[in-house]
Amino acid sequence: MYNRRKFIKLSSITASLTALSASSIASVLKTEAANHPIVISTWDFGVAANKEAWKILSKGGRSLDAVEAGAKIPEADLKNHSVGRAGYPDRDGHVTLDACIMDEQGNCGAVAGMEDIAHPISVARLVMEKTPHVLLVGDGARQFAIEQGFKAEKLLTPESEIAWKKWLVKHEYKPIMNSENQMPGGKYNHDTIGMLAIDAKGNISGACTTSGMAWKMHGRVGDSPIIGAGLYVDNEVGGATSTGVGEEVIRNVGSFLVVELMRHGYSPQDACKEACRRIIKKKPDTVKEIQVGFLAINKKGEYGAYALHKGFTFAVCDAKKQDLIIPGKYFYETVKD
Ligand code: SD4
Repeated sequence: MYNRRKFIKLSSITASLTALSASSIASVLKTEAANHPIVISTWDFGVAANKEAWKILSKGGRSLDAVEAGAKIPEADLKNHSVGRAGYPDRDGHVTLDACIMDEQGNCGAVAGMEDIAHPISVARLVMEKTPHVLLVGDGARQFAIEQGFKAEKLLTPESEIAWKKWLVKHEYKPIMNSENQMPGGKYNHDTIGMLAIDAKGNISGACTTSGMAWKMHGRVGDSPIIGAGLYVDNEVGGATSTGVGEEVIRNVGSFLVVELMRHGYSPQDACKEACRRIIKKKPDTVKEIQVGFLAINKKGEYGAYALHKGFTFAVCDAKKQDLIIPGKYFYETVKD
């Protein structure tokens, strides 16, 4: 028999159960509802690139156009010495650029070790759209770019030349990871921009562009222009990109791995973490000295990142906020930014 007290107790339990199920349903719906358009990029300098991409995404434009436009911002930035025009040269003084791009249909294009052309991401797109190939390298990439109307110009800026000559004073002609990446004054020069965007139609594209490691061996190519290593997109699942010491990313086909892990149910952050863990497992000593970071987004617009070391950041831009910077999670406290 109900008394008043029991009734109140029962009603309050029922009320909380109702509230709980309502909120659970809401949260399920929220999780299910895709967050797009959205664009995410590696490092703090991703903010400016994202904003450019947002101009296209916010008007209903295609994610492929957005990532190309966004990637061109750091490529043109004369203060950015790790991407595009003002990138630091290799140890012989050549500025050699790497980039790749991938669209929602699995089309992709790339250039590697290309000299004299300021926007490798746009050349990569033309390799994808105008040739039956995926990757053009060195002189061939340069020649193709010129045929497509790009201007050949000297990319080594006076500032980059000074930094290179300073490095030459104590140079070591062996590929030491990360020391190649270390700038005069002990600061690390980062890094590649990897961008992933989902447009209003829910289509995913990605772009990745870099001058690679400063003072690299002439001819050295990292992960950034390698589809599956520096970038991978599968429109059914999501996309991933990487930054840091490309050799370790290539060895583990990092971005492809991250996308495949998401396909099997990993969250973007957990997929990035697992990709880092594989690198650590194979090279437990080397990883203490080098940085690698992964960034990923899934079809729902959920994103996440993970790095070997503290210091990796990424930028997020969507309808709510256009200049968000988020520190990536990491395995080691040592800062390798
Ligand atoms: C590379 N991942 O060439 C690129 C550049 C970079 O630290 O991020 N360097 O390996």
